Amino acid sequence: MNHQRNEPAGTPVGRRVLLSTLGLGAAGLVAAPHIQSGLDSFLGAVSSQDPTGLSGLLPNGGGFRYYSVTGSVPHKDAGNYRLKVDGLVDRPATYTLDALRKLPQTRVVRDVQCVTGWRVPHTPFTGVKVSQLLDAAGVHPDAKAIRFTCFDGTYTESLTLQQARRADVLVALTMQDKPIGHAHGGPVRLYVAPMYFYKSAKWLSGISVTSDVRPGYWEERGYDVDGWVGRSNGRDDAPTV
Ligand SMILES: Nc1nc2c(c(=O)[nH]1)N[C@H]1C(S)=C(S)[C@@H](COP(=O)(O)O)O[C@H]1N2
Ligand SMILES: [Mo]
Repeated sequence: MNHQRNEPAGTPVGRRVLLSTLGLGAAGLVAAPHIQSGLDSFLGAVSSQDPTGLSGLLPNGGGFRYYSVTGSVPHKDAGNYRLKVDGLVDRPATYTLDALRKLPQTRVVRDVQCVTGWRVPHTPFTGVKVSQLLDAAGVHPDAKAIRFTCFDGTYTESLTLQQARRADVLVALTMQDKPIGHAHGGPVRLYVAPMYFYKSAKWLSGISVTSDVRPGYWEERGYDVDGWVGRSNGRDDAPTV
């Protein structure tokens, strides 16, 4: 059964199933049912059918669906990937992929839960704790939050400093014990274990320490900023912690 079939579709905003990246050609746009009415007014007239008939649940995807709010995303690798840490810090820094690989790695194995309903059990992520990068940067005492940016040029996310400092919030370098592929946000994505998967920004390029929470891409479109699984977005999923 395809739970996305009744979700709105349209261009150019919304969730774009990244079929083109995977060589399948067609792209569909879907959005979570609970923000459907908000999106409808945001998008204007939209079709309530998936025009492609494709669910975005791809062969060998392990139950994952592939999302991007932009049509194309540049590919980055060890040669040109950079993660910038800046904002209200004493020591702004830029990390290469190799530099991130050399830092202590933490492995977290939880379920992944998307706010549209799909769940992928026991998914390992490995990477550097965001807290380690914050400590290295020296966060100013008046700082309250983090703004995450992405090299797709559009997606953003946010966490309070307290949330970002959790031991299960990672700058992830591997997913399912393999380097994160482009479709899943590689080479580096954010991983926020206790929250809905929209918090786990793909193609991570910036961690900026800010004075207050600035709602991210989907949060400006109706998702909860505090996206705890089972305690937000009007859902009652089993927590992923
Ligand atoms: N940069 C970026 N990050 C993103 C998204 C996106 O569209 N762009 N979608 C989010 C949502 S809603 C989900 S469910 C997951 C999907 O991750 P996946 O494509 O690896 O399954 O990525 C999250 N991070
Ligand atoms: Mo999602």
